[in-house]
Amino acid sequence: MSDTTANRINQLVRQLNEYSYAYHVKDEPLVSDAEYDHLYQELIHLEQAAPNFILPESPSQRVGEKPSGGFETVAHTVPMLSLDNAFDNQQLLDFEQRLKKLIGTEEEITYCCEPKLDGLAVSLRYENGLLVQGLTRGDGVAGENITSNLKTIRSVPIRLNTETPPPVLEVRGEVYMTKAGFERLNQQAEEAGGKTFVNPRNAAAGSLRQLDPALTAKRPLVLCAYSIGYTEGWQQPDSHYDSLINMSEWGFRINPLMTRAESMSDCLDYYARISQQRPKLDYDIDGIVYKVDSLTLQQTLGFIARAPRWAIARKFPAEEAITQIIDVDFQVGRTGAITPVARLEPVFVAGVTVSNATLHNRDEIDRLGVQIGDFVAIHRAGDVIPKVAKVLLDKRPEQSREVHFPTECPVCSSELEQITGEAVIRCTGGLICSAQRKQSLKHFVARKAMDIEGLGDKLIDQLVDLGLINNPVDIYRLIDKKDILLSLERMGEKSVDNLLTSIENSKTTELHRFIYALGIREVGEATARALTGHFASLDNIIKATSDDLLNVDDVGPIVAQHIRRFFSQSANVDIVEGLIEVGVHWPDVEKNQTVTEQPLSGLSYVITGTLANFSRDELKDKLIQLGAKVSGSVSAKTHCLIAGEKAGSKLTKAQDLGIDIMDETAVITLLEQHGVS
Ligand code: JCF
Repeated sequence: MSDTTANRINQLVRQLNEYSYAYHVKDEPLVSDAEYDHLYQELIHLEQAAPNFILPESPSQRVGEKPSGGFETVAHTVPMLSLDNAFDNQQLLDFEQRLKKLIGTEEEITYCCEPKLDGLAVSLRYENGLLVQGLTRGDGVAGENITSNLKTIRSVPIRLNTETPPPVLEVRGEVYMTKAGFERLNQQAEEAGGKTFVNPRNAAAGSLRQLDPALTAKRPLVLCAYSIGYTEGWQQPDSHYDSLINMSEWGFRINPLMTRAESMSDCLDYYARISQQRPKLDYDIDGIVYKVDSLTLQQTLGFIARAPRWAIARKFPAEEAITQIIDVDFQVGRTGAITPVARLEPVFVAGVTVSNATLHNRDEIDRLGVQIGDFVAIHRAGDVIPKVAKVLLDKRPEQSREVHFPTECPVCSSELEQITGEAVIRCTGGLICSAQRKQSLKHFVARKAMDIEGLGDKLIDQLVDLGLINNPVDIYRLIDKKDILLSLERMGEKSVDNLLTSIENSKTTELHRFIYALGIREVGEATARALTGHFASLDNIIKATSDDLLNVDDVGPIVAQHIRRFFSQSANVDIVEGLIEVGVHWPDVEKNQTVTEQPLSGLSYVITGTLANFSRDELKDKLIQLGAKVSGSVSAKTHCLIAGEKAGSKLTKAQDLGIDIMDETAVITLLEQHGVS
């Protein structure tokens, strides 16, 4: 039996490794998971019966090792280098000038370019084709022996795929976690009540240093090879690019975006291209690595300190910037929440000029220990609201002032309350508080709600201050007050007519908009849509018990309570009935219909200046496609100004108004995040 068992084990190991390589390195699965598992089970069975025949490269050996008590430190054969950084194009051009001078040439240099993965560098040692050791980078001179953990990563070859492996080969690469794998891991951790990781890099680092390889095996890690660190008894190709292609043939994953560039100008193009793809990639990158392709030239150039002269990393612009807090204002929201907002010395962060950043609430002010006048780090990732990440205490100016959180509502002087366990502090004035009334009305007319154009924030402030409107129903009674409207500053016949027309038009709406417009606590757009899809009619929503409400995806006990409380107050029911009485209506909704939303709806953009990649109309269409509103002039209602080259007065106005400003690269990123290009 042994002979046939040995043969079958051999065959299975070869086949399974081929399938695993196709799946984990090539991203081109050859068989279904079920088929793989079936063969794997057969192999395990045979190996249990004949342990002498277990091959070192058997997939079963990836997870076989016992937990260790700690990691031993091992010196690298050749130190693992770091990379010099370039933060702009000029620094790249300087790098190229230095190279040309050192080499003594005027001719174009060929480079190899690849995205710089945001993970952890490791070194893998193969002897006669078999993986014998895997080390972390450590301090570059010596690292920790994490061989058992590295073996659990499916894209780490256990045996090189060649008949004639080099006697010794040390491969350097980056271990990282995909964004999708990271999300999944954190979700599982959250469900299990465990600790979550802040980003994929930390998750990868934590996973690699698990003392129990069985735990590492459960983490979605990937290895991507980026260079040969050392070899014996084998002549590697003279081109870095060719070396990597060679490694890919031996079974390593190399970055599919890696390419050769014939000149520095091609390198700059490559940077622009990858920057655009960056948000779509399923892994974090923090820059681009450029290497002189010729190994002969690399040897000529050598090293300085701990970095090679022949390579450089062009870093992406930071998502963090330092600026100063000019003042802190307190805004009263629709539900009375008092929000501190830091007014900033305008600063450019990841493609956008930012003038305001939220400080969230009092706890956050305490946590940060922030004072007016402080220098702070502002963080802005993707298209999220900028926030104050950190105070630079050693830069605190002498005249800095403490932030005094108000002790009463800054608008109506009502008492403030804080519910135990909640961070938010609220004005208790309810609709007595004109700030809350105004905010509720602004919410009601917003684009994602009843979408009443022409009823801007300033006009609402004015109408409330004059006592012309107090609640949403009053808006529909403005038609009888045309004379008063006409007497208001800057309200001509035309604008009054336009306003009354858009008020009239808003009567034809959709149920989810109506629900959202009511401004029930915690009922945002998504919840309004979920409620609409689930209950299909306003009556059903009003009648729904807490238990009924809890059956809706998206609705938890707190939200259910807010909804119940809202409809149990007669003032609210009167408003709902009043609105229907004046003619607000919507088409029937079918039960369980999904009511989808658009990513930029409710946001208003203005485009100015010359754009390199599209005409203004083209860009306008793309933004509208995502639900945005695009208008011709900058006002306080503008959410963001897109400024191309030679932007003029609109840019100045937006800066004066403290509106966010985006350059073309940031817009392209935004479009691509939402699948438009
Ligand atoms: O992707 C990376 N993080 C990365 C790091 C890629 C490379 O080609 C590297 C590196 C660190 C050092 N090359 C060197 C020499």
